[in-house]
Amino acid sequence: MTTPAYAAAALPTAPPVDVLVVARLWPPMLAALQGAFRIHDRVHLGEASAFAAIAPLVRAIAASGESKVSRELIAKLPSLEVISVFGVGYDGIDVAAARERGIAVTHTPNVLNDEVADLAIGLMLSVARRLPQADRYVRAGRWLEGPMPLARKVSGARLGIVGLGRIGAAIARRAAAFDMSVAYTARHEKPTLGYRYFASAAALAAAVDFLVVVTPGGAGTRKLIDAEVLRALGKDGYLVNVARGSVVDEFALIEALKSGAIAGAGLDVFENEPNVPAELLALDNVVLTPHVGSATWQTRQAMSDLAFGNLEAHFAGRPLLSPVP
Ligand code: 8YV
Repeated sequence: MTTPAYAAAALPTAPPVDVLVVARLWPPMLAALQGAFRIHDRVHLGEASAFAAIAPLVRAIAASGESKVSRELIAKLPSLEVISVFGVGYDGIDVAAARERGIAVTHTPNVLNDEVADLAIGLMLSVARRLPQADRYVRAGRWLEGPMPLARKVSGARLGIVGLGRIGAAIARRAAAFDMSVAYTARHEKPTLGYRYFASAAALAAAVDFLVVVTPGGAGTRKLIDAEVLRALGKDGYLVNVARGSVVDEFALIEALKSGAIAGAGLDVFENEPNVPAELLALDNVVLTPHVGSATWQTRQAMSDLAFGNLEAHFAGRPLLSPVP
C-alpha cells in the first residue's frame, strides 16, 4: 500500500496540530494523519491524567462512521475546531453540541455510494438465492446426495427502498438492471426520480418483496422498521439493512425470522456491533456481514482522501470539502 502524497504534507512552519483519534481508523488513514498532525490515538479512552494533559491542545477529532463523539467529550476539548468523520454516517456525533461551539463537522459522502449499493444488491441476491447456504451445501458434500432446494427469484420482483438518498438512488439504478419495480419511502417525496412513493415504511413494506433500509441512523429513525412493518412485509418478504442497526427493532426482527413472519434478511449492521445476537447467528434464513458496506481498498482510500482533505482544508483556511448538511 503506497503512502498517499498528502501523508507527508505537514503544514509548513505551523506548530503541529493536535488531533484526537477516537476510533480504530483504517491504517493508511491513520498513517496519513500521523504524517501531517500530532496524533493522540484514542487517549480519551485511557488514563484520565494522560487525557487531561492533551485535552487543552486538541484542535481536531478524527472519527469513523461508528464513532461516538458526545456533548460531554466535546465539552472537555476547549480548543476543538473541527470533527472529521471517516464515513458518510455521523449519527454518533453530537452535531448540535458542536454547532453551539462553532465546531465544524465533516463526513465522506458520495465516494462510497456505489460500494454500499453494491453490497445491498449482493445481500439481496445472497439471501434470496441462498448463496452462502449453497456454498456450504457443496463444501459439505451434500450435492452428492441430490440437488439443493429451490430458492427465490430476484429479477422482476418488487423492491422497496427506505431512504432514497444518494445511496438509495444508486440501489434503485442497479435494481433497474434486474427489471425490478422500485418504490420508496423517505422524509420527503422525490417526484423527479420517477419511483412510486409511500408515506410510511409499513405501507411500502406491504407493497414489495424486498425491503432495503438505507436511511441515516440517529433518533429520527430509531426502530423505524418494527414488528408492524415486518408483518406488512410478510412471510414471502425479505429485509436488507445496510444503514444502521438502530433503524431496525432487532428483537422484532429476530422474532419475525424465527416465526416465519418474514422469509429472510441480509444484514450488514447491528444494534450493538460487533456483537451479533446468538439467535441471529443460529438462523439459516439470514446472511450476515460485519459492517463492510464501504470496505474495499478503493473506497476506503477515497474516504481517507476526503476525511484528510477536510482537516487539511480547515487548517489551511480553505472551505471544507464535505461539511455535514
Ligand atoms: C464506516 C459507515 O465509516 O460510512 C459510514 O457511515 O458506517 C462506514 O463506512 C466505516 O466502517 C469506517 O469505519
